[in-house]
Amino acid sequence: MAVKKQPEQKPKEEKRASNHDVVESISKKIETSYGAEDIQVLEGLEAVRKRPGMYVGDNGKKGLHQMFREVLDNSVDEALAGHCDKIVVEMYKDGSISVEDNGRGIPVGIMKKEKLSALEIIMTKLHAGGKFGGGGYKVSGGLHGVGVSCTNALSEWLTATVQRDSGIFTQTYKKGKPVEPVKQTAKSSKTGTKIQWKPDATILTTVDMDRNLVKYRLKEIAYLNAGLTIEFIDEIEPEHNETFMFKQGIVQLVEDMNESEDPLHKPIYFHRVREDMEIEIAMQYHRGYHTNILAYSNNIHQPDGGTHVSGFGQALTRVINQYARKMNLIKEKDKNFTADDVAEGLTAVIALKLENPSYNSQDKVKLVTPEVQGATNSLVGDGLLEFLEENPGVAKGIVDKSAIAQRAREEARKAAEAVKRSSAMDSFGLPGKLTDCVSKNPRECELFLVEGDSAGGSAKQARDRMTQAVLPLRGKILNVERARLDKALDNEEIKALIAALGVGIDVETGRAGFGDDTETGGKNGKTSHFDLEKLRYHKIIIMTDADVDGEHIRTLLLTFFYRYMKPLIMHGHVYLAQPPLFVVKAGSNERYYAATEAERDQIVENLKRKKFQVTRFKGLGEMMAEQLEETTMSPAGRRLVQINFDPQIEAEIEMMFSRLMGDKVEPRRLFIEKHAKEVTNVDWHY
Ligand code: 0RA
Repeated sequence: MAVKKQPEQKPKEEKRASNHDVVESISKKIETSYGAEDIQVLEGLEAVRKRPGMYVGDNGKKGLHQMFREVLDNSVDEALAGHCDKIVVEMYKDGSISVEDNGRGIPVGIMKKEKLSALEIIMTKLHAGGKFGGGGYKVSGGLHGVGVSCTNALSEWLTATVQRDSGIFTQTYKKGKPVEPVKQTAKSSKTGTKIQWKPDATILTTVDMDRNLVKYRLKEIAYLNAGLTIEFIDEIEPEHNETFMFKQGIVQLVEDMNESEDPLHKPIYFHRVREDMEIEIAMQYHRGYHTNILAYSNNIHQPDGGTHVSGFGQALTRVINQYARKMNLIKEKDKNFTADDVAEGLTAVIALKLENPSYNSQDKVKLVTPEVQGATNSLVGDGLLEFLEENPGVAKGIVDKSAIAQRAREEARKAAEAVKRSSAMDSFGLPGKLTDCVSKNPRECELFLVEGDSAGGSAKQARDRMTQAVLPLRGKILNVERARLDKALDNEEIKALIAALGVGIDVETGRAGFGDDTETGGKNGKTSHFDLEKLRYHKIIIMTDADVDGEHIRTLLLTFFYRYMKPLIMHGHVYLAQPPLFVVKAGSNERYYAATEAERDQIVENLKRKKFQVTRFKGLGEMMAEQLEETTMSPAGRRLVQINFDPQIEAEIEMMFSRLMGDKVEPRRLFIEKHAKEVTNVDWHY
């Protein structure tokens, strides 16, 4: 049996030297004219090839895409600085990709100290990027900011073509090393930079760029930079060709996120330019329940929010309460709305550009810059009150929505409490339908969620009673994307699930997610917090039939986990079992299992002249316990797919959930599974 392991990821703590100071000193000097001698040189590229994980995250898909982001970010910085309005990204038949902009062009002049072209220095020395803004804020995006030289180091070849100083200049590199000096090939009256590279397959485990991910990033950048045109050209799959340009920027993004919703009003837009930062906020309430707040700083998404989001949440809560009281829409004795109440049915995008943002970690998932909180708070505070006063009809709609949310949350709290005391639970508070395992050590315990009593019966026989528990779920689980939490908690299957897992449910911040520091979004003294420590099984394995119904249940369960027990997914506790579809029997005791028709055909082909017999499994319920055990449940022979999300693509997931999803289950399923990562893959050969 061959066990295929995922390549180990480099631990995140391995930090690189910060290029922060370098960026700053360059940015201060190059306000108006740029001299080649300003670029500083720090390190060689050998280190990048030796330990790619330290520079671009890993040597797989993530790293490959980071190489792209490093190049793209340079062009976006040029646009941020106001020097470029068009970026073209192209993917070629030979596996190379290019990013071209119509900015000022990378300087090509000879630098005094190194006696080399600035272009060569930028492309071949780590941290030698010339990142700065001109005129406005000295803003620079970039996730890691390790620079284009890392992309160069990890490329089989890279060609830089620059138009400036009345000429076209070019230089090609192999594995980061220049093939010849920078040379002028023609005259030109234009300016701009084109970088084309082919990722090095001897270093990277995959060189296959995911078009959807590339396009998603381009679209995101276009939304965040109103007026910037980004063209995507795909030589291999021209049906992907697309140009993104949003005159209205994030206002358009909010409208698009609410595409399948019923909005209460036109998006509200707040914009403030200060010396040290620019804040843009677009928001729109809709008649649904779901809250979707996307936060960005310098074009990077913060899935965990931070000071910009909490400042926004504070202002929203304060102003809506203030307005509601003033208009006598909440009475004196009534409680204030919480941040979660006022955020229900809200779609918002917060986008900041600031000079020296600080984050809680290297992956920039949470902004911690303190000044930002007061700045967003005051911008929204001033603007929103004015809006409400000028639009009393809309204002009433928003206050009514908050009041409904407040009542529903109260109900949900009661319902969550009631789950614990429900008659369907035994004296230990566990659901009657649960067949628990003997071990009480969560680390080794697994919970199989199976569809229906018949499959439940087989699973009970096939399990290892020491560590494997079985919870059969009957009927369709409620579609929690559309349902309010108090309704979801009325559902017997959901109650049993919550009780079995032991972690509780996120009643308070499951949806709004303004973060811990939102003054009025109090959880104080409230019941039913989510507590991952109390998780009774470290592996929660969804085991459904490989048919349409099974897929439906699986999607509903994943949606439930994603909405109300998100940490379970984020910490990798949720898995999909992969029961086989076919068994191929040959000889007297050779058995091969296949999950797909293609696998079955492959097995049959390998058997060549042997006699064989193929059987298709109709459902888990009709598999023999022994077969179910060896193919699907026993760690020795099963395949599991772990559900986990990369924070970088969380914006995409949010967008997919809120825009495309709703009742449309199919695209959601495909999406979730596209991002599911296979962790354990054992061949089914016995
Ligand atoms: C350093 C200095 C200047 C521009 C750039 C770098 C630059 C880099 C990239 C990378 C992709 N596109 C780019 N566009 C510009 C300023 C040059 C001047 O002052 O003219």
